[in-house]
Amino acid sequence: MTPDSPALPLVFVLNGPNLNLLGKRQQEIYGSETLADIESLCHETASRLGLRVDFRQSNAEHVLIDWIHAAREDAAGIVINPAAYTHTSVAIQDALAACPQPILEVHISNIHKREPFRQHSFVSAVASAVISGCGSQGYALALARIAQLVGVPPPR
Ligand code: DHK
Repeated sequence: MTPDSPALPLVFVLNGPNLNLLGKRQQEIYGSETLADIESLCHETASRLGLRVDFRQSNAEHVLIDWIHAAREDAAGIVINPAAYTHTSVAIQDALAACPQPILEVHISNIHKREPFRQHSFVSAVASAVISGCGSQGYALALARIAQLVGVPPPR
């Protein structure tokens, strides 16, 4: 089976506002890797794990919500870094609550070490697990957990 075979479980990796500026924005917090670097990491990790990835970013809440609705039909799991919407969006929480598949919440920075307003997540209440403060590696860890939750046999 090739890494892009449609038979492999598909994971949506969704990224929220301002993550398109990774590598240019507050490198002391978010690191020097770009979103394109993280996308490559996700594809490499997914093919090693026997998954496929559909990697997307939007600055618009309604677009993220439409993608979460699409994931209900099309994805075996969701990795989401909602960025600032983590702390504000009941609408994203509601959309994710309607998804039966595993949801992994990822933050590049450790939101619990930052400003008080970042320490509440509307998403955590509906996530299977939360990874915060592992940098870009958090995405790879999230994909590994989804592989386990959806029952993909471990790589040999
Ligand atoms: C990214 C953002 O843009 C912030 O708004 C969040 C998150 C944290 C991150 O660490 O990936 O507070």
